[in-house]
Amino acid sequence: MLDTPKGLRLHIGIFGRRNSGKSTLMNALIGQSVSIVSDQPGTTTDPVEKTFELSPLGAVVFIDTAGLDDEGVLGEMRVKKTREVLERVDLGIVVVGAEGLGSFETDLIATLREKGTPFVVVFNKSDLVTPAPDAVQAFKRDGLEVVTISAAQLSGIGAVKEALFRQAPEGGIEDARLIGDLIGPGDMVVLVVPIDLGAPKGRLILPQVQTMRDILDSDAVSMIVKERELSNALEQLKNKPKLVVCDSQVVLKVAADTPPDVRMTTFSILMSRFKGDMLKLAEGAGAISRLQPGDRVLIAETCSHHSLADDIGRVKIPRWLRQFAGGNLEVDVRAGKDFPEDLTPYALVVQCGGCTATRKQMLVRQYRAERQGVPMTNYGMAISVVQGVLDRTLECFPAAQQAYRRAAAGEKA
Ligand SMILES: Nc1nc2c(ncn2[C@@H]2O[C@H](COP(=O)(O)OP(=O)(O)O)[C@@H](O)[C@H]2O)c(=O)[nH]1
Ligand code: SF4
Ligand SMILES: [Mg+2]
Repeated sequence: MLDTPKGLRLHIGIFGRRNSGKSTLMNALIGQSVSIVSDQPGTTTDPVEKTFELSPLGAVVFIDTAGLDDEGVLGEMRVKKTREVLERVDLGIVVVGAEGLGSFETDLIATLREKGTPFVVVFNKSDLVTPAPDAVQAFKRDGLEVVTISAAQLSGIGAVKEALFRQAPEGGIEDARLIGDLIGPGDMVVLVVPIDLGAPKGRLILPQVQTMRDILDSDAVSMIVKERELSNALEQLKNKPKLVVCDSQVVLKVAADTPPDVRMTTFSILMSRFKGDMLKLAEGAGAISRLQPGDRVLIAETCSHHSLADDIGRVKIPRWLRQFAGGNLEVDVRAGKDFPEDLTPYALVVQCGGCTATRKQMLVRQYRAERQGVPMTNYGMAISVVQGVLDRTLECFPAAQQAYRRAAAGEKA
């Protein structure tokens, strides 16, 4: 965290009237008391800045400002400082207190919109007052992000974080590696690409192409074979390859054909780190071994593609999971943007690779599952589990392998 130059961190400003609960909210978000909370209006004079690791956004700077409605000479200075903060933040939180919405908040929202700064409207003190439903509806109709919370009682804080992730500029999310950090110059990587009926005609799919590009960027060498040619290709190589990467659909054969001292993984496991939080997905995969007949499972796809006869998400994975659980599972499929708010009915969420989604969108989904305590994994990992090879395919990622083992054994992280 300390390595991130301060200028590159996402700056999140907390704005609102005096006493609306800005400092309380910042403390709740951070989980420690760094800002002075008091019921004396105007205690926060200078903006308080706090750098904080807000997974999955990475290092962020929260700026707790003074109330923008301050009076008097001292108040004027505070207002000026707060206005300066308004100029430079990447993301805003507008806190509405017990007094409810007024012209103050409407002006603030108009200013943020004018600047093109994304923001979240937080109705605080829900333990004392209920926000006017009309106002909330009107905001939502306008496409604004609205969350009702009680900062003092720590309720709704997770929802504020999720809303912040959704609103965060794409560039504010920490980048992740695909394969480059696993290999060095001159290393050989064997890529196993099945060319079956499901393979697109005349081309390769994006994860495969991206992996090849990353191998080139690393000055490493790659060799591409179909699964049937793998054994032969490995025999012909003078030295053992550094890594074998295969499509999930042939993972069983490739695991068998790759010597135990050669590391192997799948394209979708590489993508799970590139597009999401691999550690949590591996942990979520551990829940597969605890599935019981009668459990509900959500299959989530980020695009609504035309479903094939032997569709991986709609047909194959549900079938394998049922076999694994030893009985029937209730399987719901949600496609496109339709990802349920409430995931608690589910024993497991299995997300597709999300080739049409951004890293941010995938992380937001993962965060929703995490804060509701619902295990979430992805297609690639689920396939490796049901084929009995996830431990092997995670061997390049010891932390994820450990997380999977612990979760499969029923231990809490
Ligand atoms: N009942 C209730 N009181 C709150 C809540 N959030 C903050 N407060 C109280 O409101 C007062 C002002 O909070 P503070 O965070 O200092 O407001 P700020 O001026 O906007 O920074 C304090 O007494 C807080 O304890 C809440 O959700 N419910
Ligand atoms: S991985 Fe997800 S987003 Fe990509 S084609 Fe499959 S269902 Fe669609
Ligand atoms: Mg304050």
